[in-house]
Amino acid sequence: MQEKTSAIKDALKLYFIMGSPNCHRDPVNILEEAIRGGISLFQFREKGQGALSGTQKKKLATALQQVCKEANIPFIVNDDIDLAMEIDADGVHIGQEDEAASIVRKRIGADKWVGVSAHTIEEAERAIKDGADYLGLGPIYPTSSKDDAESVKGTAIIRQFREHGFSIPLVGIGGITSTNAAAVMEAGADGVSVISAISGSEDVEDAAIRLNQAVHSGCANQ
Ligand code: TZP
Ligand code: MG
Repeated sequence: MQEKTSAIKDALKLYFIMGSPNCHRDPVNILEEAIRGGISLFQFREKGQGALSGTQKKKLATALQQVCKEANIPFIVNDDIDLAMEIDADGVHIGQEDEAASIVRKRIGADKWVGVSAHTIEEAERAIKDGADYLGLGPIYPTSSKDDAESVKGTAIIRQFREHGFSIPLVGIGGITSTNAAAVMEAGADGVSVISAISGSEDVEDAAIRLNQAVHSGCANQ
């Protein structure tokens, strides 16, 4: 396996996603605690009611990126390619409604990570052809963190993609908790992405520890 692919597979294990609308307190502290609990990748997703924009968004992005740098955790930006390039993020994550992955790849260069959300085999084939490094599949379970989420896919979507022959790194998203994360791994995912199971937890560090344990127990049954 290519070095980049292998690094991405490792990083996807416990992929924490958030922005200020997901946090009831300082996002910097929440990220620090999540890192102590063992997250392996972070995505800055500044979306939804009350989301910051402009200088304030960039300021928060830079602060979170610094926390990631100190802990050696790759830092991905959701949607905002300009911001990702401005601050030299490690990569971007885009959805089907965003710019095509081929354009994003050309803009940010070969070394950066490009993740794409996919819901069908066709979308996945297109994303892979366009140069995606990993795919986000979901929502696996019902979620209240995304207003315009597609229909719930269950872990079946991961099995279906693996049975189709996709070897690209896959991460499940949507309603994943420490109770169901193992099932997502057992279906063939390389990792789980979560927003609320970490950012909305009373004890952020402990939530990440429990998720990590669930992911590793699921890995053992792959
Ligand atoms: N894309 C599909 S579901 C989702 C996104 C961004 C939200 C996931 O959030 P949570 O709180 O982990 O269900
Ligand atoms: Mg998007």
